[in-house]
Amino acid sequence: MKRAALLIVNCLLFAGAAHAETVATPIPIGIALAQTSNVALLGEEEVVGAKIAEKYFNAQGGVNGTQVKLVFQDTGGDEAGAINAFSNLINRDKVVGIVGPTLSQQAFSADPVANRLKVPVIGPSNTAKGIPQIGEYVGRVSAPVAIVAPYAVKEALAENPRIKTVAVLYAQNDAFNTSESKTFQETVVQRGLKIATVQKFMTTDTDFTTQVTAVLAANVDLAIISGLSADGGNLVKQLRQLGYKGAIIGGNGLNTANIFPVCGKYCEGILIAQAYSPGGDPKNAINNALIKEYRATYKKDPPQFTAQTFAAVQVMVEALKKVEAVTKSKIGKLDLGKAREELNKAIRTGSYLTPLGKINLNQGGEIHQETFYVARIKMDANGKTGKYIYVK
Ligand code: 1QQ
Repeated sequence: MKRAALLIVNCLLFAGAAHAETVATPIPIGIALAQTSNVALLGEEEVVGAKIAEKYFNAQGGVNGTQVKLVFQDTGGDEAGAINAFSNLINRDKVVGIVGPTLSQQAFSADPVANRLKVPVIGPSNTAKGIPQIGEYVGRVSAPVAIVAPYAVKEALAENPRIKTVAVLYAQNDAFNTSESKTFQETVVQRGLKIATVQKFMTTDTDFTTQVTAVLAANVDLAIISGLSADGGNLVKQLRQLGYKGAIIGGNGLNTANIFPVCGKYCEGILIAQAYSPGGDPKNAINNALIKEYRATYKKDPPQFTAQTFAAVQVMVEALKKVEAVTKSKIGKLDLGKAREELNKAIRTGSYLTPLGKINLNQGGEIHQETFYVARIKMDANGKTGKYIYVK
């Protein structure tokens, strides 16, 4: 008797689970970014891009008249935080897709969770090798380091053809930095330069005396740093304070004005490759809209991470419109699982005219982007504030 009752309960539960759960309206899109920890130095600029996109696309009518609602979930700076954020967004908030996380290091842990549950993910700033290969539900709008990073080396050599020897430094406990440094090392070797020393550190390090001593002993013309904002900024500062005079290339982890308070006047001159330029195409209307909105609050031009996250939300919104066209149904009428599946397909169809220029995601989820840039940090006389000057 007991067993029979249990069986009935089980059947009911099963029927409940199988019952169609439709997409909520306004349409929930998950935003899983680093809003706390050191990684927030990078994630902060992404949150701004997402919020501007939400306002912009909803003012344009959202998804064919249905508004979208971004659901923010802080990932913190580590893998566990990202997994937790993804799980909450998927299971509790029933989002149709997720924009995030901030770091590749987090993506390698959290994206498999979404992939298993068939929830589309768009990485706004995951640039390590292998991100789209995590699974069929994983894509990115952040061009990979293998494509972006070499532009900085090219620019440094164009400016200073006498550069011959290089020191390479990278955070070995971070997937993106390890991947980016590999690209830098391959690039300098291809360019006929000599790598005089390779120095490793941790993203949690604050003292870089050992690494700086080795760089000074190697007497190099160029130092290339792959770190995140806090460690990378401190490393730059200590290099200069201890007397390093050569050129410095910073990787994507130093690509934020939030490093200015860290390295201060010593940030001067760092070259960083860019997947975005505010002035890239003056006729790009959506970029101009982003710039206008960003300037109204921040009195300066939007940085790369803001533009990339705006683009990630844009791809979600435009793909949702395509889902309605393909299914001949309003999103709010669709089964959540079906909506996620169709959204994942739609993300990979056609192209998007974003602030990054025209982009598309191939079937594997990898971005194709046309133009890249290089900027140099120019600090103000006060040694505290500064800006990115585009040199290419
Ligand atoms: C990655 C990155 C970081 C610098 C993003 C903030 O490119 O982790 O892939």
